[in-house]
Amino acid sequence: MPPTLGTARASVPLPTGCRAIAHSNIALAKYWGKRDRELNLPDVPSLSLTLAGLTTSTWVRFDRQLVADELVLNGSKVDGPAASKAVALLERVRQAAGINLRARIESSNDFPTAAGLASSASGFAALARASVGAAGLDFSSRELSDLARSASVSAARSIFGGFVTLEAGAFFAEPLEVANDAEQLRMVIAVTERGPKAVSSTAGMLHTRETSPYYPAWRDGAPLVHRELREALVAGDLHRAGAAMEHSTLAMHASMFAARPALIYFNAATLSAIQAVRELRAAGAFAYFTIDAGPHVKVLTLSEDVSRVNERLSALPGVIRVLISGSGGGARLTEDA
Ligand code: 2P0
Repeated sequence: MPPTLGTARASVPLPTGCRAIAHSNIALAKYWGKRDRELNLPDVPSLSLTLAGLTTSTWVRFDRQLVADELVLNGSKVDGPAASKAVALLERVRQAAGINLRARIESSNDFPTAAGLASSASGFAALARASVGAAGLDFSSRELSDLARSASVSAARSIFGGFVTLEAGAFFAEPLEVANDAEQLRMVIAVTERGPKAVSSTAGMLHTRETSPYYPAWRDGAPLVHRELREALVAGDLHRAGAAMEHSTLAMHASMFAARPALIYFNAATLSAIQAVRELRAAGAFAYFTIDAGPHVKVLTLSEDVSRVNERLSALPGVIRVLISGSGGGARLTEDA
């Protein structure tokens, strides 16, 4: 059942504006495919790590002077699908608060936007937190996660910090307690392309579900991989977790490769980085790769192996830069309004 929004009504005058930050998250067990397009519910369970190093900061103000909602992203006005999703999210907040004011949103990322680094996850999580605050509402984490998920499924996970799980068909995500050893995990991200991706995640997963004969195999196998990963993280069996993550990644991309026409997010540097990770592992480093709806390669490693992984990835032709991050906290309001 979805949580009921609107139980907490605005009883005080609206604040002048609210700012929230949220971090991106990288799925170790991937979400790819919608069970219900209208409600935006995931077809498979996913499990992610929220990353301190990739942050969206979003400011929202409801304003009597405005005739329409306005979205400014990284300094530029935005229309199209991202703006429509933001307006739909604001609509839910307005209904819950019993207000009819339009809002101005100003959002910025400290990492590449719409390029396969999960900017919609941090973006809609920050928007959910800031807009609920700006409307004078007090939502639980579950209600915030549900609100963020209605705009972008992966955003449900960025409401929480650390490891986070989202079940198939679920309305909200939940934090996952893992073994102490898992707290030492880091992500080293090889950025292999500039600029936004050609096919959005939403369009890509709808296309895969509609045309790929491998989609049913992906969907049916995903719960087993999710369970294996979850058990491995809870038990502190990090090699098993890494292996499950690579399998989830490759099974998801295999479903895309078999779509008609094929959906290929990889570039040449993606393959070079996969090869480098396999070689690092053979040489004794803890390193496992994952790849989302973009060509970048994210490497799960341990704090003691970070510099070795960083050096190897940085030296690869086609790697533009390397980002390093540990686990981050959940979406939160900041003082700076
Ligand atoms: C994930 N991705 O689990 C997967 C892995 C990309 C590949 O969640 O349509 O932006 O807004 O619900 O959440 C990206 O998809 O898609 C994504 P919508 P979303 O992180």
